[in-house]
Amino acid sequence: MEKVTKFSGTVALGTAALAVAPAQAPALQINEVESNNTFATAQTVSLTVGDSIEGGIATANDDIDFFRITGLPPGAATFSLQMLGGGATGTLRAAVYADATTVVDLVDIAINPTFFPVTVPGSGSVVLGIKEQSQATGFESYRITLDSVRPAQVPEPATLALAAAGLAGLAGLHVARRRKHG
Ligand SMILES: [Ca+2]
Ligand SMILES: [Ca+2]
Repeated sequence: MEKVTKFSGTVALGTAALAVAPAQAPALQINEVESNNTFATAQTVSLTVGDSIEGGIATANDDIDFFRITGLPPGAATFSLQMLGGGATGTLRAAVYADATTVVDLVDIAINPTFFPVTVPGSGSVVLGIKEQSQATGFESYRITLDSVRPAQVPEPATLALAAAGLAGLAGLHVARRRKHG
């Protein structure tokens, strides 16, 4: 059974978000739906910066959890990933999936938080899968926190104009130098 923790109020970007989060954050229970581990039934979760998902992996009957995280600004996002306990020597693997079996990028996670930067496509949706990596232990719980987002930069017209002027200036300089040497 996975749990999404939604913090109320405005949360600043970056790791400072955790510091300003209310201690008594409301929690929303979401059901385990990917019993066949199929990509199509990934649980859909909308997160804002500072929000967390907590869940558990059991090697025997729940060896992967898929989350389709939506509503992210296209560009980049960083997740903080942490194994919370269970088998202290175990390892979980977090991965971005393009479909049920295709891994785009991955990172192994353990007790210490690991930061996982991912590319957010135009759809604003990223599917994270959490999977048991070490076969030695039976159960591991984990926390996924949206640590920060970095929307893709769109150059402003003024910036483009300045760049164009700079290039034109360089071109003029080049021509002038050639004339001097010629
Ligand atoms: Ca689970
Ligand atoms: Ca599962």
